[in-house]
Amino acid sequence: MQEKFDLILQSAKSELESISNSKDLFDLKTKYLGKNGEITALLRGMKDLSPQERSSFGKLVNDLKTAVDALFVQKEQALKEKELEERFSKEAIDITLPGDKPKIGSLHPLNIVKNKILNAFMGMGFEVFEGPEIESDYYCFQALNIPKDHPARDMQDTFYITDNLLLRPHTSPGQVRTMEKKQPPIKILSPGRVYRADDDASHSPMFHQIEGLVVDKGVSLCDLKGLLDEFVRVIFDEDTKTRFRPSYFPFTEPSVEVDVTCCKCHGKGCSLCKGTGWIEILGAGIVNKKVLEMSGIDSDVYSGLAFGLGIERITMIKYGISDIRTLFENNVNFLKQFNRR
Ligand code: FA5
Repeated sequence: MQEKFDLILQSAKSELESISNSKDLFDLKTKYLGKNGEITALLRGMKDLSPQERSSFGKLVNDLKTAVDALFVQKEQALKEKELEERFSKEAIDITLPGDKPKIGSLHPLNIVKNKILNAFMGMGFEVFEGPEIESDYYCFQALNIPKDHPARDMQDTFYITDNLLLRPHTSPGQVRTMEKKQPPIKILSPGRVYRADDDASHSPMFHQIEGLVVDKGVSLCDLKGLLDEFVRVIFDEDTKTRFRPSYFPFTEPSVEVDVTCCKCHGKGCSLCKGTGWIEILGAGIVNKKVLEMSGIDSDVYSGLAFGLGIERITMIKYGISDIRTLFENNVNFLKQFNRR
């Protein structure tokens, strides 16, 4: 009997040696110790033995069962450790690898250009004053010498909220609001969003302007020219030239449109400047005496210059952008071209 049990123990041992995963181990355990297993059958057969045989047989079977059980526990433990080690090495993280760089946002090209423009003028002693986007008819038009029903209102057709309140069509109300609060010398910039009933490749219904105003004794067109020459050299390049063309704004007299030499062809003529060699960047002029008087400034003592530029226009010229709408689509691939960190 002992020999038979030794054989069972030996065969369990050798079968266990070839087991390499938990599933095979479970199947083997069932073969020996399961409900219909070899050792369970031996235990079950004890009922047919005589009481004398049963006690010696029972001891041998129980010893066998305990020994086989111990073998399985040992193997189970070894397999678990092996499987854990395999999992660890498969899922191992190499902490020496460089991490993924988080994507960092950058300034929008319009903000890059706006900051450059503000810095250029602040270097010449200008201060910044911001006015409201929702403005009254008085500040948008009447105080700028554009009375009700004046045809010049058509140039700046905009969005009305009430008969008297509107989304400002330009930053020029900033001139009036400053002059009402402050006596000369005045040297301010007024940046902000403006709105017009426009929509094409070079005109947007919402865009950004920067207004400039200088009021002091003896301010003239020469000062305007000197100021703008310096500004374009900082924003574009050293060789950029300006040109004044006569124009009309009710709030300036005389009025001019200011062109710069095309930064792509440097004045030779190309598709960007439509073959002329020049590109318009802003409107400007000497502040109309009526506007000074309406804002409480003595026009016999003081004179002023003013200009209003479109930030989108300057951005498009500077970076060779042909459609203004690309500036508002928030396409990350387009925007990240301007990130020169
Ligand atoms: C004015 O808005 C005047 N207030 C400027 C001014 C200020 C003149 C002070 C005299 C003294 P104008 O309508 O030309 O002017 O607009 C000025 C600039 O805004 C234009 O040169 C252009 O660059 C830009 N601009 C005008 N309309 C649009 C638009 N719909 N989309 C984008 N840019 C525009």
